[in-house]
Amino acid sequence: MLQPIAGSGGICNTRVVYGNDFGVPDSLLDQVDEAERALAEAARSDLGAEPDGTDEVAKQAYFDAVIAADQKIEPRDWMPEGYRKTLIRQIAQHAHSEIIGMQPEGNWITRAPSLKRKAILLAKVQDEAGHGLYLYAAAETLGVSREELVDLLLQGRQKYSSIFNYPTLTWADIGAIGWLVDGAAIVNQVPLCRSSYGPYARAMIRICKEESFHQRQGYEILYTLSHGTPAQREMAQDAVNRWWYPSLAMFGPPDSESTHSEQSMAWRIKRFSNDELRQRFVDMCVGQAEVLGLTLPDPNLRWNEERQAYDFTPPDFGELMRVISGDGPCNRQRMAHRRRAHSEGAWVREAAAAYAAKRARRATEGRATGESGPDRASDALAGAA
Ligand code: BYC
Repeated sequence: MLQPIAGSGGICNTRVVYGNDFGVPDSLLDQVDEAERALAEAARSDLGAEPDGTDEVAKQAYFDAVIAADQKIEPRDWMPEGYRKTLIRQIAQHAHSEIIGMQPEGNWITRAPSLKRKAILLAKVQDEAGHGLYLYAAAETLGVSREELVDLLLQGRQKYSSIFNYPTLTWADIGAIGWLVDGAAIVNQVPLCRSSYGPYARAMIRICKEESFHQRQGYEILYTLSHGTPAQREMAQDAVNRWWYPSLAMFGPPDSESTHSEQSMAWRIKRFSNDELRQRFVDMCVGQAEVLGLTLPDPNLRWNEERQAYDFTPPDFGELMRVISGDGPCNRQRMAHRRRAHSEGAWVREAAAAYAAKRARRATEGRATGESGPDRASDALAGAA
């Protein structure tokens, strides 16, 4: 689907929309490639072995040296408890966001305007599920299980991104989510590819590569609508009006009120502050909105020559805090749906566990008798019945 768009470079100069596939230098995708190269290099360089024994001071010094040298901390390495907890909090919150984030878009799978649009949206929503799984797997390397994390979400003791508590009212919202929400997510996530924790950085590289299509598909939906009938154009503008400020809020509270930024940046989990990334996102969107022929709903948006950046109206951070604390337009609905899906999916988890147990038992028996047998998926269902 993207080929004809790429071929018509004149009308689709997306001005560094992420995942640009026609040669704009220094795109966000290039930054992901660079992060991947840096990761491979880090794996080759040698800071010497971590000190043995129980000397916490020596271990802390080694940890600090690894961070200072921009190397990666791996699951086997010693790490301060605060570092581990911060990573679990952030990675789990991110994983939950991917899973809850399937709901607003899933709402439109049956109503996508064509078979092609439906197939694309279905693939995108499936990608989000996969991203959730990579992230839960990364969190598990820190000594916590996926079940524990899911329970914490269901008990309301862990968060997910504020953005998924807003409703998707029209088809254009799917375009706005792709362009703005995935766009904001990517601006936030590309630096996480350089996060100091190896499994998180590796998961983010894979996620960002897959996200490259997500923003493009949203942008293309909006481009089609904004160049369609007056009613379609109006629908696209209305969606952008509603999603702009919630997307700006995704980057979190302002730096002055961000509780974790300073420490997370010192540990190189986060590489940029919330406000820096928010600014980067605004600067990226202005040119893209012009190409779309849509207006960003901010009368104060203007280029500041001195700062070499756009001035803009910040989102309502009071609203962000209300949404985070459970009082957004769709919080209750999202959590109720997740709880229902979790309980209706119990049989799948039980079947998978029964299958894993059977495989483990057979492997043990096989080792004892020197035999090995084929694994069949049907065994899982038979085992669960
Ligand atoms: N929503 O000290 P701060 C996606 C919380 S999924 C909710 O600045 P930090 C997609 C924060 O947790 C995109 N809570 O925190 C999926 C903290 O509370 P706690 C998800 C928020 O961690 C499907 C408190 O406010 N992306 O792309 O340094 C379909 C103070 O904040 C929010 C990620 O998760 C928020 N917006 O920075 C389509 C990226 N903002 O935990 C798309 C990874 C702040 O102390 N996460 N809070 O109770 C991050 O980069 C960082 O965690 C954040 C916040 C920038 C979000």
